[in-house]
Amino acid sequence: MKVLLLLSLCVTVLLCAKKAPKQYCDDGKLKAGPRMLVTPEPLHIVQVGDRVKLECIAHGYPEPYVYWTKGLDANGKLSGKRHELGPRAVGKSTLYFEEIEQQDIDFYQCVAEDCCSGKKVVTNIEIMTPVEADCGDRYGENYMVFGASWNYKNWTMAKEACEEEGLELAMPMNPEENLQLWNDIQTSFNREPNAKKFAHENWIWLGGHDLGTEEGTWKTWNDELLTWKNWGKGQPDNWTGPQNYKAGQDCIGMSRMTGQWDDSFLYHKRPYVCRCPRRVNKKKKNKKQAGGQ
Ligand SMILES: [Ca+2]
Ligand SMILES: [Ca+2]
Repeated sequence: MKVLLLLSLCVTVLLCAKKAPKQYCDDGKLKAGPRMLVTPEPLHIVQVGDRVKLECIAHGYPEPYVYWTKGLDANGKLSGKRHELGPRAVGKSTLYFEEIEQQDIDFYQCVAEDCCSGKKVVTNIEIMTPVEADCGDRYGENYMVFGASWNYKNWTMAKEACEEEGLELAMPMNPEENLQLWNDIQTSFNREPNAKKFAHENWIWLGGHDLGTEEGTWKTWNDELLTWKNWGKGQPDNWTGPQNYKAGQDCIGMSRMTGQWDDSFLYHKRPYVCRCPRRVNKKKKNKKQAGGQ
């Protein structure tokens, strides 16, 4: 990985000894917990190959260590134990990519940590390539094409995001479409730079729901009744969860691993799949263009 962690070591001596009085350092100065002075913007949209430089400067007394972590923890959380990059510097640390690579597209965290007490302040930063439904897969004339978007959105926001692109939140209506959609998800996961950030995420939003209708009457986003379904074992269960969410589970997610469905809480933020425009017959299109000249 071409990550050069430029560590600008501030010429600051750590004056606090562990045996110092609680409120003061050895030099009589009042202790102050770490705080960030300079942090990068929380979201950096880049292209693979771009030069990226992210700087964090923190202050405190004694001067805090500053370092970077990469990725989500094992539970997919931004907080918690994550992969730490390079050595710790004092006061300032710069995360630098001469040419950012696909594997560098990830979640990062800048951490300023007090030397002695372990007090921390953290800033979350996401590096991503532009998110758009990957409609590049082609399955032949008049077949539907699905595109997965590797970005966190709740079900409602996912539906709107597809619509903003002139697409619709995808919902397979038969086994062939379901298999095709699942294949598209797998293909997209293996080649889309943003996708690897979601390796922990097993669920992808589809367009089916039983919102505002009789419980268990499953429809597409535009109220077309689902006559074929592909539920996983024990689903749908309209679970209310440990929080006793009374509305239950009303929106359909697909398992990235199995292609089967679960009814799920609409507020979960997940990747999603749009239904893309049908394939255009290039020969016909070219012929038409030629005829128009
Ligand atoms: Ca329900
Ligand atoms: Ca469920």
